Amino acid sequence: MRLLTAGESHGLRVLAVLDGVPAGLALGPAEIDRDLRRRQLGYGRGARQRIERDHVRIVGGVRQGRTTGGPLALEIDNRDAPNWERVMSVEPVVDPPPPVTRLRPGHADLAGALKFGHRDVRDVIERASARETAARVAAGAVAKAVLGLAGTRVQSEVVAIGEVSSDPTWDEDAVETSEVRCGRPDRSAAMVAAIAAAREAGDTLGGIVALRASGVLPGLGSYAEWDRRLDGRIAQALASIQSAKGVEIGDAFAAARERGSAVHDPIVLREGGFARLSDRAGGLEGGVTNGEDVLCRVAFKPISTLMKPLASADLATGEAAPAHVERSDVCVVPAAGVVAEAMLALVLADALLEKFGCDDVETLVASVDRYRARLRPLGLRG
Ligand code: EPS
Repeated sequence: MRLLTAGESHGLRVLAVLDGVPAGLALGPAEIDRDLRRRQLGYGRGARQRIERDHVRIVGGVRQGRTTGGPLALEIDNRDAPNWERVMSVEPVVDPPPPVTRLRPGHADLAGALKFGHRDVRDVIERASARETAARVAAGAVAKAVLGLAGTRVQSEVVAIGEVSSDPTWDEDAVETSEVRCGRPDRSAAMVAAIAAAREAGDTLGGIVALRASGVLPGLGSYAEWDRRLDGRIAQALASIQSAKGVEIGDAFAAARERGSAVHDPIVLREGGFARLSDRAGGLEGGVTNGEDVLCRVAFKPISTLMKPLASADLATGEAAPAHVERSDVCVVPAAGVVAEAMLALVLADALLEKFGCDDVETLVASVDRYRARLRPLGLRG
């Protein structure tokens, strides 16, 4: 599957084109909207989320509730757009709004202006914005539906915000009812308090999201070429999320400090088949899924737009100036978890389709069944 997104944060809409979705997949806006709604929640979001009511319009690739095999075209309107009509006008306007020139450290502002020669940082801000993640989440919901055909489910849970840490519970009800998508109520309350304190101080907070894909077939990805290794593909997809700065597969960073005897997941024979006593590898060995849950974590930096701006410079004058201040979020980690689910789902669905080489649902399901039948004598998950 190939995903392209387009659109600006305050333009008319954001859109996704997802090519390679198998034909015959039952799909409608409701299941996509469910994830779009989840992405909009979370304590620490800014005023923008009170304006937006994300809803997908499927404008290609689905007919009579089933995918056709054509590229899927998904649109999500920016309800804020009418407030930005002059700023975002496609046609030049007379007396245009003043350019944004005070650079925000941590954003793409300076790097983007240098790269493209922009004199108005607005040209960078609009596309670098995490508003684009609405399009990713819409496409990710489709990927989740593909994975569902093979019995694979993707979940996320917030396990750190600032200095407040938690362990994942994987309790979906608890996670979805927490304002910060953390399953432990006491930790969740401490995270909310930390975000409130950061807001009070004109500051922002980052955090860590844990991801779990369960019911993953063994044998997705490949050890045979660097660019087919699934851990690498997962890391790329997750690191591409706005504000993401680190990706961990399994217990990578703790394991780096331990001995091999303590780190690897012993293979045991249980009921005539292979089983594992632990999953510290995060379900990936040699860049290939081993049938255990795929586990990873993504570290998100604190949002770069600060209400008490950092020292910076002005792109137009070349002189010192405080960074530009613009309406923003205090913490996006809960929402980023939903985006991370989408990215993991896209990579896993892609690997699934690659393994079975199918472009229609019926053949895919039959191929997966055949593969399961081959694995069954080995006692592997079927
Ligand atoms: C964003 C800044 C904020 C966020 C936006 C991402 O938007 P605004 O500048 O309009 O206040 O709310 O995220 C979304 C709109 C969204 O739907 O996630 C940024 O600069 O990345």
